[in-house]
Amino acid sequence: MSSRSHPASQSDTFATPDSIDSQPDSGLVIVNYGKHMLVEDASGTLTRCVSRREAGNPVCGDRVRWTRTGDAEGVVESIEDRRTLLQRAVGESHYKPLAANIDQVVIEAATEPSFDSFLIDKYTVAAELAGTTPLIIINKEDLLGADTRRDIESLLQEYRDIGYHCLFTSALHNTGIDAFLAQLANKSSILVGQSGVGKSSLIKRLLPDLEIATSKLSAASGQGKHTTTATTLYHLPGGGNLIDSPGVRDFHLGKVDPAELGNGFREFHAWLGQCRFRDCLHRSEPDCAVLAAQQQGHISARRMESYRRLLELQG
Ligand SMILES: Nc1nc2c(ncn2[C@@H]2O[C@H](COP(=O)(O)OP(=O)(O)OP(=O)(O)O)[C@@H](O)[C@H]2O)c(=O)[nH]1
Ligand SMILES: [Mg+2]
Ligand SMILES: [Zn+2]
Repeated sequence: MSSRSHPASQSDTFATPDSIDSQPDSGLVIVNYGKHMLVEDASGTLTRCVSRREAGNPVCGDRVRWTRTGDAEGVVESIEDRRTLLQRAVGESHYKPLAANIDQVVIEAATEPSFDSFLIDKYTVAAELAGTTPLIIINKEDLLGADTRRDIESLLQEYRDIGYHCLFTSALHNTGIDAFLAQLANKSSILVGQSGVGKSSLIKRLLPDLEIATSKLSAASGQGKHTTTATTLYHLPGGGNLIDSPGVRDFHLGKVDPAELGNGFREFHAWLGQCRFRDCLHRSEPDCAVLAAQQQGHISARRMESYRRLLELQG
């Protein structure tokens, strides 16, 4: 804020010998390769940047202030306040930030290689705790027989009852893509899910100009062919962004304060605070409003079980 109100004094501050244009510009981090990142300016031009140590660690989706230091090079001076931050646990107590300023976490699942409803629950909890909204996509609908489809439909009804949107797609047969695009419009979304469910295949359907976008990334980064090993932001043709993240074998929520975990279950919200004990963890405590709600059919028994499993993982 203060940097914007005192532009004159600021250009003095940043007048280092290697800076050509000392006025920090605002930009969007498209991809962070580790040592350097690509920052997009308002005109859509990508500049290869490093980050000042004081700036912290910018991640994909961060809005930053940066200074040009060369023709195609710059330095990130600071990260603007993050609306949301999605993180992944690595080991016991370490977190890896995945992306910033996300509105929606698109959780993709499919029966091939395997269908895992607990994994979907873990992602919905992570999305909620990060202040974002989940969207559930069942891809490879072309592989579903009538019985399997019915089973999945009844599972999805549980999520729909919570208020989550759920869609079927087939990247192979190009079905459900328009409905999916409509859910992505004018939002910042990240696509997550088990390796092999078809994230890259769906991205190709959603982004007709994907090859053009990736060759632009390769040219700006100067490090050869762009691969999806780095979390990358793409602009959608109809407005909004979609972030592609590399596939993971499993997703760990990491340490969550047990008292906070219930907040990750949106269907608990109406009952939280109504239990007899203020520190109730909704396991088997007397006069637990959440357990009572489940017994009355307001909360699914399967989701309650996922809650218990996650609580146990907290040790
Ligand atoms: N039958 C069918 N196969 C699909 C569909 N979408 C993707 N596949 C196949 O599933 C396999 C994995 O697809 P990818 O798009 O590479 O999966 P991914 O989620 O990006 O995997 P990672 O990059 O490892 O995380 C490929 O062989 C695809 O051809 C679909 O809708 N139907
Ligand atoms: Mg992929
Ligand atoms: Zn309770």
